[in-house]
Amino acid sequence: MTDEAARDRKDAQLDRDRVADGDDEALTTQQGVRVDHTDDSLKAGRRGPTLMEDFHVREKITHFDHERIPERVVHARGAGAYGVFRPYDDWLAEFTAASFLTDPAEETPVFVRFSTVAGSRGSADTPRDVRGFATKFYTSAGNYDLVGNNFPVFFIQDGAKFPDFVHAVKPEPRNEIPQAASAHDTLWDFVSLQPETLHAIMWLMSDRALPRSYRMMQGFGVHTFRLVDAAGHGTFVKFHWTPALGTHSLVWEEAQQVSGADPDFNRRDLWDAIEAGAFPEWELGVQLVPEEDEFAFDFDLLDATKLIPEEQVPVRPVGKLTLNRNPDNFFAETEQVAFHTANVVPGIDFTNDPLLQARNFSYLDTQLIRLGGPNFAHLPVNRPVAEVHNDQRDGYGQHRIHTSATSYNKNTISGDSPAPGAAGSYRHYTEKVEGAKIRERSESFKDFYSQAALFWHSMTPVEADHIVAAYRFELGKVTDKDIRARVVDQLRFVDLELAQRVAEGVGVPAPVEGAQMERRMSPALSQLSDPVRSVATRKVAVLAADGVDGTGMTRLVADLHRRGAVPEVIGLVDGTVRSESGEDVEVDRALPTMASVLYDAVAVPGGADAVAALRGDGRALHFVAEAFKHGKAIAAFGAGTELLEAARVDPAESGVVTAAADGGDVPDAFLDAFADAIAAHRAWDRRTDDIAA
Ligand code: HDD
Repeated sequence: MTDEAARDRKDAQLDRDRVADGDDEALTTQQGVRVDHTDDSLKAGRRGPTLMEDFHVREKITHFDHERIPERVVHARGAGAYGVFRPYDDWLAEFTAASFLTDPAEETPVFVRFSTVAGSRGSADTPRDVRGFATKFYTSAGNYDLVGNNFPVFFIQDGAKFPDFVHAVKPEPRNEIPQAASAHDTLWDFVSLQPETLHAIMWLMSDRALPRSYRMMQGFGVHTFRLVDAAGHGTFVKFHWTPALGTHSLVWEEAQQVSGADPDFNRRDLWDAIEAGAFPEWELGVQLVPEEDEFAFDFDLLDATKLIPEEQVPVRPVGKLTLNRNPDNFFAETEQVAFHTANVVPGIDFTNDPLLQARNFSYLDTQLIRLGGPNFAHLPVNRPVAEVHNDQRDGYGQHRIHTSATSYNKNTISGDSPAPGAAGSYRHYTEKVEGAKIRERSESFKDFYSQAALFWHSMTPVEADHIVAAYRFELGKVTDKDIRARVVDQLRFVDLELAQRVAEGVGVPAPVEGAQMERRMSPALSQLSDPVRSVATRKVAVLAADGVDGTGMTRLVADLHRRGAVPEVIGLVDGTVRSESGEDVEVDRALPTMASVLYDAVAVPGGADAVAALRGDGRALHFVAEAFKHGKAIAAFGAGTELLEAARVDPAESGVVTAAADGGDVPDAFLDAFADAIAAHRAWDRRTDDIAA
């Protein structure tokens, strides 16, 4: 619990369950009996067999044997945090009875869990994958869960295909290879046979699948939901989360290296930012569509493989989400949190999107096996702050001691309490539905290509290049050439040039004829069309060795701190470096323990002896060259520029900032230019093809 964070209602509620093992506690059994010795079993003789009556060791081992629960069947790996949501004003009250979205005086506690999808719980944070963005709002009217992703579209249209899709993307059944990767035969076999996947696959091949940070990615509710006002009138809605720090990605080569250098990269980033008080923020926005416009689009609003272009229906801001508190215990909170798309509150309802309808079944069902029974809502992280009264009783893990004489409705014995129908009760939206019972896809779902093409044509050239490279990488890992050819054949319907470029990279015949798709654009789909620039929380490696220009380095580090960046001095070894003028400067990290891929930028201060030492160290040279290759901001002053030269970093390239000056003379313009380069995230136009790093 950070001092800055206000004690919201959820935080206060959790006090009941927090167990603080203080400084001076006696070790006990689960029964509270004090244990005198925990290193040896109770034995018949010093060298004899262990006795059954050793209740302490039996309990200790038995509990350990039962520590694991099944990991989530998808989204197994994640990281969570608490926070608050507050609407800016009440404009949305015209459309919804949900006061947590409309009353600026109401601050709603939340728990958010971010995740990857395909990898196991122990996999790495940075594979090419969708990211989950699930928010539990502990509203005064009950829990509302917005269980979204960082893509606005999904891979399939009907939940009936979800087990097929997940089986295809997960590691292959014979050998459980590959872990947390989509680049294998079964996924692409599935994709090649299922053109509805194409749009979401384009997103998966884009940089969206490689977020630099959970704090730097968008979130989407994906489905069209329904807002319902107090009079029962409905409006279609799509939910959007927009990160205050902008949407930024890693480059693919870097992402792969991060998986080894720090498999917890995104998890650690979220944790560290919150611990440092740099609370991540997102704006909640909505796209609203009046019910009478249900059929006004050239796609079906119920089709989760489609988005509503923002240029067509603008995203209107609703309020701000701030994450301000790390969990106390990963298992108790992040692992046991149970999201469910059907956790809705008055003012929010579903639509007939067949993917959403299936989800409304699946999430409750999965918690029963994952959390071991029907009482998972009693777990501290899942408990609403709204009062809970009902006649549901017993079951595994029942935590409540119901004192009522009755557990049925209606009753006279308990004064007919709890009774349904109180003010503020949830009422399902009244929708007229009729039709023949039918197992068929609606014709209105059958355009698989227009929006995939919209996405492709909305990319900047850099983003488009990355998509082509991603397709080449992924299909290049597919062993069956027929599958490669089928995927390329599908791409013809998006764009002939795209199909040809991919074909060329993966050794299958390039198609000569494409489909005539209308060339439309939606600039909002590009991450690079209007990026948010910010230095805040960016990690900067400052390379130093004995003989460093201490004055210049201190000035640079102080300037980065002042701008909200996170500089770290990296020495050849841990401890301190001695500056030119003889002062000892603390080293934050030792070079052998770190890698350039864990930083957003690199700076090399002057000092002839320091730079000579760095030049003589292959790791230092590699560090700089690799950062350069990944488009990162690079700065050097004084003799530091010689390290760039030795690493074949061209100072004339974009995002490389140098100054001749040393010490106190490091110019402001240099510091400003370095900050600008960091804020730009990456120098995408930099030429690095011949860099070997
Ligand atoms: Fe799902 C977990 C997001 C379709 C079935 N899903 C899960 C999580 C997220 C999503 C973020 C992790 C929640 C957490 O952190 O605990 N899922 C989505 C989105 C979808 C989607 C945005 C499409 C728009 N999911 C989807 C379908 C089904 C499921 C169609 C089944 C028919 N999802 C599940 C699940 C999981 C899950 C099996 C695994 C663990 C859990 O629910 O709690 O029920």
